[in-house]
Amino acid sequence: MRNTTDIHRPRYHFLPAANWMNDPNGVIQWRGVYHLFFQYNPDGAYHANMHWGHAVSDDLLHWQEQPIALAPTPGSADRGGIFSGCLVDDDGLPSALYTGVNQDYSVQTQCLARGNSDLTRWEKYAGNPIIARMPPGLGQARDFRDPFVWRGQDGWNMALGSRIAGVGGAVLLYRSPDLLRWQYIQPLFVGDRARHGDNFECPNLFPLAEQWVLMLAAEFAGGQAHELYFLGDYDGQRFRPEREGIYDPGYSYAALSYADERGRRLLHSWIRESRSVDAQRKAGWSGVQAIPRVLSLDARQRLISQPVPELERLRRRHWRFCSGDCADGQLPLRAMALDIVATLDVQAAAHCGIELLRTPDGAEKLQLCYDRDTSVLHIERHYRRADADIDCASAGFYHPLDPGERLQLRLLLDHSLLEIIANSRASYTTRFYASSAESSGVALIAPQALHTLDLWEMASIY
Ligand code: DQQ
Repeated sequence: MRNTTDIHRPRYHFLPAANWMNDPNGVIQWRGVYHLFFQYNPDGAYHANMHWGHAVSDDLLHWQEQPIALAPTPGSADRGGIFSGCLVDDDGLPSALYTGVNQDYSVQTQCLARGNSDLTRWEKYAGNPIIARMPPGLGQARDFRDPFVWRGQDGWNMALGSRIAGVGGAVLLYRSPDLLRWQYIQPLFVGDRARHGDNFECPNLFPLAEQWVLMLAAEFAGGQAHELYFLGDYDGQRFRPEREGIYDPGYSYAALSYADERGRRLLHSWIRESRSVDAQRKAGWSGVQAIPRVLSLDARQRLISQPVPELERLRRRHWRFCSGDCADGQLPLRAMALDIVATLDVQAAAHCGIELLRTPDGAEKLQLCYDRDTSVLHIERHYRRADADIDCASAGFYHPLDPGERLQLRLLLDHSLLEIIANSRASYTTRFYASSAESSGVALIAPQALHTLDLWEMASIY
């Protein structure tokens, strides 16, 4: 049952009524309707017993939860869980490719299921698994998952997340004439362990304008994990990166992309929690889907990621402030669900920014502050009282501006989450669990840097 008094529960981002959700899976627009499948544990707000949950939407905003799409089958290749994967259109036959795991996840195999016309009923292929074991020579026997499949001139292609022991993460390329018989080709891309971590999950490979984009979720030693992107060239066998970056150094992970019927390259991502496993169980829910993004490249071939324009339909009450307004920095509004567009003149102050979820005395706040000299956007989470269950570590990311460029922040604030998009080309997602509804103020740091500021209160999708 959805708890509507929980001030941490997002109101315009999708999450199931209760329980655990993580990666988006099998996102597709099928006969006009957007379908989102997702890693889901029907037993509670913790990661175990993975199923594919399912939700549908006409507008990428309002999602209706559907019955569970895929559940583990005892005694089969997916007896321990249905891990991540994708969905393709096999000449009119909806086909889900996913990783089936055993109870301790030590055996990871690739499986297939076929859906009915509205994707609500799924039948697993009797010959599962379609890929029973990993290719030799990886020096490890466990990490081999998250099929991403696309149709090419030479048949079906599959990219799988894996790793080569002692070398780093690897994306493995397979090919098939029919989605059933798969042949291993070679590693499509092997990372550099120091820069890209030890293991790759949830790979995506797709064309964008004149480039190829490889996105993947990278696990680093010590438990860190980040979504990475690479722009480069793909010759049908191997991907060669020309530039790269961390897509989101914050709490967004396991992204999945697809082209919708309008040809837009959309990206869905899981937003993780930043509080303890106990606190998540107590809340009864865990994990949120980011607002889908439209990907493109700018004139300098940088990756641009913008919330779908459909989001603007949820905008309600509007406030606008311009240069010279709010000299004391305090804004006359209180809200926990906002869409904000702030344009700041960094030449006017060495440090400038905005504070959200702020108590009237400023003791508690989520602070974004841009340091002009270092070009770092700092993110600080100040809580009234320290709570061992909540991560309050400071963070920041390097965000150099072009000559004469203003800092533009698009901020999607939704109770305990904030999606930050800086000049459309840098993303950072953070979490902040306010102590009470009092933490709902907005203030400016260095109001003299204000150029324009638009804020819209957002309607709930529930
Ligand atoms: N989540 C799934 C895996 C994937 C990981 C399990 C990434 O398939 O590698 O829930 O978050």
